[in-house]
Amino acid sequence: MASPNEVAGLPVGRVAELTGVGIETLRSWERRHGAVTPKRTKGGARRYTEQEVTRVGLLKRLVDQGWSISSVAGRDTTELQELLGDRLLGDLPGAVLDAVLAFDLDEAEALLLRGARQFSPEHFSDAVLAPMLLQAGVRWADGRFRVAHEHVLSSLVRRSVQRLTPVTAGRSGEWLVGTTLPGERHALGVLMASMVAATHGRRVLMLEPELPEDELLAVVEGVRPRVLGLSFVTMRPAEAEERVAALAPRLPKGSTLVVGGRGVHDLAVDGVVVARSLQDFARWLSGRPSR
Ligand code: B12
Repeated sequence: MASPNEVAGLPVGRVAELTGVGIETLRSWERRHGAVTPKRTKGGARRYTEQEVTRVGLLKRLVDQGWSISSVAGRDTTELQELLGDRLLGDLPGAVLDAVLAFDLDEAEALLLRGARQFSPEHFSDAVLAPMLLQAGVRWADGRFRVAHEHVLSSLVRRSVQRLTPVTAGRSGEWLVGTTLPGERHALGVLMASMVAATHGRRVLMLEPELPEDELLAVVEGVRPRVLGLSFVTMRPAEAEERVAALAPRLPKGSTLVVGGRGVHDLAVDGVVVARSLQDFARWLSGRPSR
């Protein structure tokens, strides 16, 4: 809780960790484009509100889709949602989090179901589940959420994703194997990717997170999946790139490594596909190039 002389909100470093938009980029988006203008403390340090962090998340999704920051920075949050095709969404992620805070699971489930009915599975993940996890990170950082809430939320996300994963599809055909490497526990992104793959007719094998590379390769050699999906959220980008570059050449012919999560948005390794969103991944699965 901020004292009367302080300004409430998150410092810029925290916002960078949560959103995956670097500190320098956040400053330049503000200075050059007035994209998000957080309040300042007496000492001049930036303090971002939850709404401002949400806005940074929307701007990042647009920039990942190929919009220039100058063309979107001046628009209000509703317009940004419209550009992303998130119309009718309002603050659904925030409403689910309020329900989780009150441990009102029926309400949280009902809201998630409403969102799931409005969008394709990949769009639901990009527009509802991922922003909701981002907002949860803000509430955790400012003390409104405790570990208990984060675990309840992760469980709700898993259930939503499982509910949307078709049970009849993917009984034959190509496999997707999904997991994370040791040191990276955040596996919800690749779980969402497995749901998207299943809706595109792939068979999915989700392994427990943090699987050592040699064990992972044993699975890949045996199953021969078309796609090996890995998530990188907290691993430093340089380390992620090094480990991906070491792993990729060891995959059997016919298996493609697809990586996602904010830790690898700028990764460039020959033969490795970077999915910047689940809509991006869905386009790749159906053979359409990214925008
Ligand atoms: C849920 C969560 C957890 C859960 C994870 C549950 C699980 N099974 O995954 C639990 C409780 C276990 C957890 C643990 C920890 N967490 Co945590 N967690 C989060 C939270 C709320 C969401 C993370 C998440 O799932 N993101 C995944 C998706 C939704 O986001 P995305 O990366 O943008 O990915 C998108 C696309 O790129 C794509 N995608 C992602 N992966 C893939 C893969 C493929 C193949 C494809 C195609 C696409 C794709 O899908 C997404 C949707 O569009 C974040 C808050 C936040 N803002 O992210 C903190 C957060 C990531 N956690 C954090 C921390 C610090 C931790 C812990 C270290 C805490 C602790 N002290 O123990 C531990 C351990 C982490 C470790 N060793 O790796 C910090 C990280 C700070 C940093 N340094 O960067 C965050 C940012 C919260 C904060 N404090 O600010 N966490």
